[in-house]
Amino acid sequence: MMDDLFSGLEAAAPKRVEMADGAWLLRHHALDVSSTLLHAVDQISSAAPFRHMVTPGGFSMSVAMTNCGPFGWVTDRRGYRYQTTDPESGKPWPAMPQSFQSLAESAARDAGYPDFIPNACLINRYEPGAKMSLHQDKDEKDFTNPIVSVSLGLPATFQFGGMNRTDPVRKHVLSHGDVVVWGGPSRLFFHGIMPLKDGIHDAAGRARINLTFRHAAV
Ligand code: MD3
Ligand code: FE
Repeated sequence: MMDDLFSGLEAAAPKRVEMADGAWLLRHHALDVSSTLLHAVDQISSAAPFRHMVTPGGFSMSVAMTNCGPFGWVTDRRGYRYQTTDPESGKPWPAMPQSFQSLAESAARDAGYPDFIPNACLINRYEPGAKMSLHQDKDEKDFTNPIVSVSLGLPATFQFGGMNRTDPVRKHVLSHGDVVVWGGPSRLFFHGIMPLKDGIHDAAGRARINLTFRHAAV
């Protein structure tokens, strides 16, 4: 009786879904550490505040960003790159908390990447209306390492295409506590986030926070 009920629930919301070749959605993988992660984001952003960076084309991004770890991703009129210091302060990015590192490594291990060690964590903050247009992540140079993403706060609709910008896209909702490991062929697929719908999340307020763990090479 309990077994029937349990397997029924599992079938309705499977824990691991392969969204594309090499892209594993680990639903709720970060749920039990989500308040620890959000608290750490507050600490990081008090040292390295969220800011709206400017693209090489001169547009201000609707997503606010900061970083932690040895390397941080930045964009300005000169281009996209990883650097060891926060351009706003000239200081090194805040250290990557152990809770971040452990979560990223355990998710990567579960998805078949036991050797992944992140050295960069980009933190994205979406407020209602913020979006991220279709793009590829290719500033890391070595694409044998996966990217691990953690969604916190308000849900968002994620778009996932293929190797070409014009490939058809599929949509998936990413919710509080969801973790995705992007490896294999999916590592270089075009992806984006639709404009965030308004709402209030119990733990994160009127926002979505996304952590992306990367291994940047210099
Ligand atoms: C698929 N962030 O920071 S997370 C990004 O929700 C980024 O803030 C989005 O795209 C966000 O670059 C999407 C999911 C994600 C992250 C990296 C990927 C999907 C990816 C890298 C390769 C393929
Ligand atoms: Fe991306």
